[in-house]
This record gives sequence, structure tokens and C-alpha cells, in this order.
Amino acid sequence: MIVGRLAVPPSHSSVVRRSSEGNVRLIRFASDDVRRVAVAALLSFALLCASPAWASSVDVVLRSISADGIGEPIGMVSASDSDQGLVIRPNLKGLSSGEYGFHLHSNGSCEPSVNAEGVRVAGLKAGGHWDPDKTGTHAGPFGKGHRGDLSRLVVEADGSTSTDVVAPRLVVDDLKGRALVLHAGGDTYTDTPPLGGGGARAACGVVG
Ligand SMILES: [Cu+2]
Ligand SMILES: [Zn+2]
Repeated sequence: MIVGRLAVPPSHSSVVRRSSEGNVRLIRFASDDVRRVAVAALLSFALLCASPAWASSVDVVLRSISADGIGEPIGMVSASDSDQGLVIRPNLKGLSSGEYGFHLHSNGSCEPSVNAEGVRVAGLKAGGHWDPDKTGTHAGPFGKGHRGDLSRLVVEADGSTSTDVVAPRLVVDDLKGRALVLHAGGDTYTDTPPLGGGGARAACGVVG
């Protein structure tokens, strides 16, 4: 024992000590790293679940709009992916009965703006019908034109609308950062008259 102790120079023992501390530190680093990786994985999983980009459904509040700006909420539109395309479930109240043109417009804004003729127009900042394929054609939900063309909504005598419509060429992801716009008057699903003949923009909701 004594020989052994003598045989170990002080420097060696300190090297051993340092290296054993090093090992402890290394082990500590490793477990910190594992914890960090686990936390990062959990966070990214949570973000994936929370992100609208990965959601298969979305709820959009529609508000009445006018040239003066954005008004009161008139209800909700829920949209979800299905094997038939996007299923849109309106649950709106307080509208005059009749048919309404309904489209996905390009921009995520429902604010009014001034048009080329200098007239302030309701919801103009929403831009035109979403047309990623640059068709320049209004052809309704089953045509080959604007992909933002949706089925018209029919409002019942009691002012409500709750009939589901399907947009076969859309998925929930397409809605993000754009606006759903309801127009007074119907929609011919053609460009005669231009853009289906929809009247004033009556209600609008930005998809977050
Ligand atoms: Cu429109
Ligand atoms: Zn259109």
C-alpha cells in the first residue's frame, strides 16, 4: 500500500482527479444534452400540433363590412379537409334572405380601401379572388378558374345559413393568411357578368 502510494506522484494523482472530474462533467453534459434534445423535440411537437399550417380544420369569424370599415360579427365559418376537398360549414345569422356570392380572396384583410375611381369600397383590401394559377377567370368551385371561387351561400328566411358547401380544389392550408368574403347578390360562376355578378362585399373574415 505504502509502495503504491509512493509510486503515485502528486502530479499523477491530480491528473487522475482532473480526468475523473472531467468524466463527471462529460456525463453531466451528456445528460443535459439529452434533456435539451428531449425538450426541443417536445416543443417542436407542440408547435406542429398548434400550427394552423398543420391543422385539418379552421374556424373563421365573419364580420359585416361596409365602406366605413369592419362591423359586428355575424357568425362563424368552419372549414375542414375531407377526401372530397374542403368542407365549409357556415353558421351565420342576421343576414337578409337570398343568395350570396362567396369567395376566398387573396389578402388577409377586410378593411375598406379607395378604388381606381376614388370611391371607398367595403373590404377592398382583401384583393381579388384567390387565383394562384393566374387564370384570370371566374368559373365557380367546380370550374378551372380562380381557386378561391366557392359555392354561393343561401340565407334562409330567418336570416341564418347553415348549409355545408364543398370546394374540391382547396385545402385548409390554402385559406391561411387570406380572407373569406360574402357578397350581396348571387354568383353565376362565370364572367358574365364579370366575377359572377356579385354585389357589394357584405361580410368578411380573415383566416389566421
Ligand atoms: Cu368575392
Ligand atoms: Zn372568382
